[in-house]
Amino acid sequence: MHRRHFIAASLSTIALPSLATAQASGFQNWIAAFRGRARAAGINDRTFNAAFADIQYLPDSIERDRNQAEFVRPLADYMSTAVSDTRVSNGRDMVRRYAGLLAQIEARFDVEPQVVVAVWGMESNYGQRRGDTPLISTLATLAYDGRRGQFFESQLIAALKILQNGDVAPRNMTGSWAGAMGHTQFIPTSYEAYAVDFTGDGRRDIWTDDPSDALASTAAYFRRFGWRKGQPWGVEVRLPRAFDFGQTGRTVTRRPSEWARLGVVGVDGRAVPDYGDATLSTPTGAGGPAFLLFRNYDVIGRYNNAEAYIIGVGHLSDRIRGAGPLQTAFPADERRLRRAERRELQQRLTNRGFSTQGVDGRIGPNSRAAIRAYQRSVGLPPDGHPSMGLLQRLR
Ligand SMILES: [Ca+2]
Repeated sequence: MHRRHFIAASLSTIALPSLATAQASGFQNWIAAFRGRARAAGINDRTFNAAFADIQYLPDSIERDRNQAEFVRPLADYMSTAVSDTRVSNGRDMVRRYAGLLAQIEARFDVEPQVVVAVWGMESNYGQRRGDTPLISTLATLAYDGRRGQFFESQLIAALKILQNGDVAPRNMTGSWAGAMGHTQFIPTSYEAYAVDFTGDGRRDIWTDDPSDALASTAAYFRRFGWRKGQPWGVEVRLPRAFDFGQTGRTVTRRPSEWARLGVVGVDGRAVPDYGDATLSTPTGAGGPAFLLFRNYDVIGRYNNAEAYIIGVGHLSDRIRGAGPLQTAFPADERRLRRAERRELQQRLTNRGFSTQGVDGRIGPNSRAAIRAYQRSVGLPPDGHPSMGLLQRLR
């Protein structure tokens, strides 16, 4: 009796350590092994020891990485936050307040103040949400966790190089839980490749209250990927009645004058000026707004390739410049399909003889072609848009 009790007690206190403790000791072992890999990547012991002196295991970061919600918010809802009246008016204030700095940045990198400020507004609400998570701790935790271990380990190595270079002290190197840093939320590898010291003090400091280096770094990034000053990301257009929606998508490219001959004109009724090759997009399908998209659209996409983000930055920059809201609103109830629903859509289309060339939940050119073919077969506008309404119709 006594002995059984003893065994039970020892099991509870020794053999069943809390999960958190087990993870923390695994984390310590991982750091010890990582030290060798960091050394091989050129990180010296002094940098490594300083960076890891106050290391914390941050299970919250893992939780957030695993529970990232699928982005299914209606575009209308997203835009109402991303390009709110407050954000527009704050953006205009920032353009005035930093006019001198922004003019110098424009002179050096050929990117307009309104565009730089729009990215700043989207990424950190003009510096208000730069992130206060200790960067080395969150990147090390996520690298150790392993779900996207390789990505986060490469970010961690880049972060250590930044420390070794003396751009920032370890205690000041903070960011988002996912490792995006400073006013315009550079990840360490992007920082390594594109950040600039605009103030000339020898440090590329995107963390302090002074946004100079961060804003210049964003402009440098845009320039590197081919930003064309004076040209729009996109222009809202009006479509003619009985328009062939088979013309929408990223594969059909025409000059604005050619689009005008098809009846695709600006919301003022005139042909869109010739800013170069353009594709036609209806992000929420035939019922919502339509845009001619230009090369600068893809440059914004190099920062974050989500359609909603690109339109958000682009439209915010237009609004900061003085433009009004879109003429056609995004439909309020049009949420995006979840991955499982996209797979279901692909499966149902394929079953009906409109093959999507695979069922992977990704709506690429093949899926859009299949959607268009189905839409034509039932007399719907063939906009190729994977909507909830379409899925319901297929059920
Ligand atoms: Ca500097």
